[in-house]
Amino acid sequence: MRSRREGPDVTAGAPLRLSAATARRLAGQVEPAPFDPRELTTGIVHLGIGAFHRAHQAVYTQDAMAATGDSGWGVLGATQRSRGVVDQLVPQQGLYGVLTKDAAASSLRLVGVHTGVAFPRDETPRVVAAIAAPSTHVVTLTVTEKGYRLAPGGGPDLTDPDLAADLATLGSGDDAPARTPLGLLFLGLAARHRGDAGPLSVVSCDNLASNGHVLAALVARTLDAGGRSDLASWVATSVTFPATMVDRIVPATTPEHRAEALALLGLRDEGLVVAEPFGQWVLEDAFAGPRPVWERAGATFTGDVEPFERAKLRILNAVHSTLAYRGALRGLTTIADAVADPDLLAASRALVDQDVLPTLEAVPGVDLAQYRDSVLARMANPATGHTTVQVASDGSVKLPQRLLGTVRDRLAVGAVPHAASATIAAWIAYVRSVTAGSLVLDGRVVTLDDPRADVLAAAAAGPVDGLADRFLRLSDVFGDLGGSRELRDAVAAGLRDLGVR
Ligand code: CS2
Repeated sequence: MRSRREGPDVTAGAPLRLSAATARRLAGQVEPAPFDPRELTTGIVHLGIGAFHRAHQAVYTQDAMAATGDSGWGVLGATQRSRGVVDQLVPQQGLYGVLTKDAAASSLRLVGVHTGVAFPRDETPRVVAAIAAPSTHVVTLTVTEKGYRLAPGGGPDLTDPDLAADLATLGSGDDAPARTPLGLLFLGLAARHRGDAGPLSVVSCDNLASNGHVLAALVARTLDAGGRSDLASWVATSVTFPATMVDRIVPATTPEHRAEALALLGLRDEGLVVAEPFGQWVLEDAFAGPRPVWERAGATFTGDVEPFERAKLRILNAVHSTLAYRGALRGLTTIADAVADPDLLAASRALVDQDVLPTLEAVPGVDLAQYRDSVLARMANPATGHTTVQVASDGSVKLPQRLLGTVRDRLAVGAVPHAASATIAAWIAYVRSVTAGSLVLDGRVVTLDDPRADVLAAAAAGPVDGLADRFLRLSDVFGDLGGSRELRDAVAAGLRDLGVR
């Protein structure tokens, strides 16, 4: 690592921006990108080009292309609700840095795999054309839990106005911009079918239980409901949805991270992302056609991803949420501070040992107790600055994926999941505190970031008496679990333990 003192002199004037041209003059300590992204062929369309994708799948793709010399896996990235990433990456010809940080050191490498970045509100036809191009073989998604518009039970939420609008566009054939990632995918699939461009693999890289199978079912059911069973039958024969487990802790990029990268790079990088050193990608070996040789970059292909995915969601992500809510309630800003708190560490271990491990089947080659410890050690990494508030976002769509399966499995064998209920209680207490405007972290009043913020605020308001019940009756979140008296009592006990009044 290059220390800041040895870095290039950036005080003389405004630093130049990272671009294909300026990257040629890089100092030795920064790992350069092996390709000029403009020379790659687009083989992948990625929906949801946020920081996670850029620090995870994009890095694997670059390494796979570098290992094989195959330049056919450039990525066209589609943003979600804002054009922010277009402004970050397009002026840099797709190049950006990944700043990897742990307690001992930081390092910076450049990634350049994106052949373009499109903002669907203005550029739906461009994304659709790329999905339909014969040179494209893979669509990957990181659109977060809420991006799937899932109804409880796993089907599509057809009452969602944006999804309904996208289905209407698909039916009418007009060229209104897609409003949801699924809508964009449907338009792309329809165009690929029309153009007879061959099979396609659609790879969910989100933290959804059984992500591939859920997405396959979601697509089939939505297309049927939208009167497009012709397209659904083509999808059934020509498109596969490999399941995946993705893992890398990627905090939001801060001004401090940008300053650190500037000192290392000597160039301003608006597209910078930050990550821990660890990364893991397990994919189901079920691709419909060609794909990058991601195993050359360290990915694992297997016949059955589910045990990996379930262990990761139920251990890592559930512990993350536990630390996020309980940590924030204690005034702790970062996940590393939260895991350093002995009570919260004990709560995290109790969750895994008492409630999660009994629900997990063996994972080939993985000692789950060691996995738990390695996850806790990664979360203790103080260098990333990963915040409790970032992980605390979107609880109403995250908890069903990472925690409620555990709760359901424990109740099914007659066990009361006290530790998991304590995490539900911590979420409720967090929502109550935040919606009352009384949670302040780092001098800032925390606001509720959740697609169901209004319903949650209504459930959180009012007397503590009945608070657990008002939440558990939100069937969009808890499904049929709301009817469990054991769960309600355990959550109410958790609220009392947290001193909620
Ligand atoms: C986190 C995840 O923000 C969150 O909800 O739990 O993003 C987590 O960092 C990743 O899944 C790690 O792979």
